[in-house]
Amino acid sequence: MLSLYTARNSICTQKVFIALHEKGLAYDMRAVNLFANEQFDPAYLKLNPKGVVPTLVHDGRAVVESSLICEYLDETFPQNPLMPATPYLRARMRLWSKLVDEQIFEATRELSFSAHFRHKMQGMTEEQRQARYRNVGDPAKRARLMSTYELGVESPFVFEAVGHWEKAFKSMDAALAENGGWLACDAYTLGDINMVPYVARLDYLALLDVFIAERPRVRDWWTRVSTRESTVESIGNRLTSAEIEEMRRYGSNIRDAAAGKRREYLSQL
Ligand SMILES: N[C@@H](CCC(=O)N[C@@H](CS)C(=O)NCC(=O)O)C(=O)O
Repeated sequence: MLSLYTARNSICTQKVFIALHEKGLAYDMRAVNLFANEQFDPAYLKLNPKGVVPTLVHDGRAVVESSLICEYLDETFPQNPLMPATPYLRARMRLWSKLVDEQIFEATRELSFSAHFRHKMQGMTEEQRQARYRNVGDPAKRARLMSTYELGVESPFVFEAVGHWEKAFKSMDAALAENGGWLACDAYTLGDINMVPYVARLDYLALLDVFIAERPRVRDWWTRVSTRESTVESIGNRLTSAEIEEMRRYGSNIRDAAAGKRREYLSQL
């Protein structure tokens, strides 16, 4: 039996939804309300000590970290494999999950937060906001959260985020050329799945064109993966039209600033 703990519009969970869908696996969903700080509930922290979603519970045992959950699912349930057959190609595939875990998740969170969630936090009481800061166990993560909350798109972390995305799209473009249209090898794998929710978030925020307007190979990849049934069912169909509209509205507000940060980043190279 599989249970998945997730929050509404959780970008990290979306790749797990895609993997579950591709593999045709049934599961039940447990909601964690991040804005009510439920991720810090002691019972949840026993499953996921970092206090984040997603968490997969399989036959009573918790598996954490979305990239690891996807690999766990693929190794445990062999149907419709999502990893390449050879160790070399699997190592190449993992470069994409590493990129997401080390840079792209935070880069997307900073852009998303400065455009959108920042406004939701402004609706919290001062006490709730301070509780939110206190609860973030990792000082580096707290500093980022406070900076993007206070400075919005002018936070240095947003500049860093734009630089990370620019580098990522450059790497994607090169990999797609090398592999004939997929990121890790000549087939759709967890390499592609790892990137999909993050690129989707940029698209929902109306920021994707800032980076890929002149990258036809990446645009073609995005057209193919964004219309795939697993993507549509795992991301778009789980969002309300109000949530989609809200992301577009808030994202559009920082679009010019993000494009300006990209030009500034490129001028420094
Ligand atoms: N590296 C982790 C990151 C998980 C993560 O940060 N999840 C976000 C939602 S996408 C979260 O739970 N945030 C709650 C918080 O930071 O308080 C993974 O990929 O599973």
